[in-house]
Amino acid sequence: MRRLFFGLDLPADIKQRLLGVNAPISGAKWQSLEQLHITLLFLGNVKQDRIAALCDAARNLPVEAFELDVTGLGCFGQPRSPRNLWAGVQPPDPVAALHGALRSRMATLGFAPESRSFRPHITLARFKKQRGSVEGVLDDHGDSAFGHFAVSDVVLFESNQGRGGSIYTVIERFPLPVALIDFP
Ligand code: 2AM
Repeated sequence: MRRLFFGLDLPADIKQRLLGVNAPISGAKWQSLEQLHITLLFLGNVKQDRIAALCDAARNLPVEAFELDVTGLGCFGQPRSPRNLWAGVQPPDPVAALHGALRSRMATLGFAPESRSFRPHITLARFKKQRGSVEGVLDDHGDSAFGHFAVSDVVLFESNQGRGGSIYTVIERFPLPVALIDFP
């Protein structure tokens, strides 16, 4: 079994800026540069012999390449006792369209839909025990702009547990169609 998910990669300069949010907050497990990504669809454990069909179903997605701003911070859970501190993306619509397309294609292969509702985000820190407050960091960076980038492909990632937390490895990239520009 391999633990898989579809996601989006981020450029190095944006990841560097996101690492700058790091602050000493009790219970925070800050993500490393290599761990930062946007999850599009979490699949969970997949049998090796299903991966080829899964990849075939992820080709030629009906969403054209688009631009995203990484902006603002938020959290899941209460700011005084969060589960997850994250950076947001704007606009959310093309990301939600990718999630929807992948979700319906994976459903035709029998992959059960995620139980949680889709809220595009970049996890910056996870909180386990003794969760400290993120109110200060939300005040400082709530409106920060972390950069702008072109989303040109969707990535199938494998997640493995390493000593320093999860290690995400690219299995395959699926290029998005590029909009044709009409010249007069
Ligand atoms: P998170 O960052 O919000 O925790 C690899 O684990 C990626 O898949 C992470 O980005 C994680 O989102 C997401 N993920 C893990 N378990 C999930 C689940 N049960 N449903 C949806 N996404 C999940």
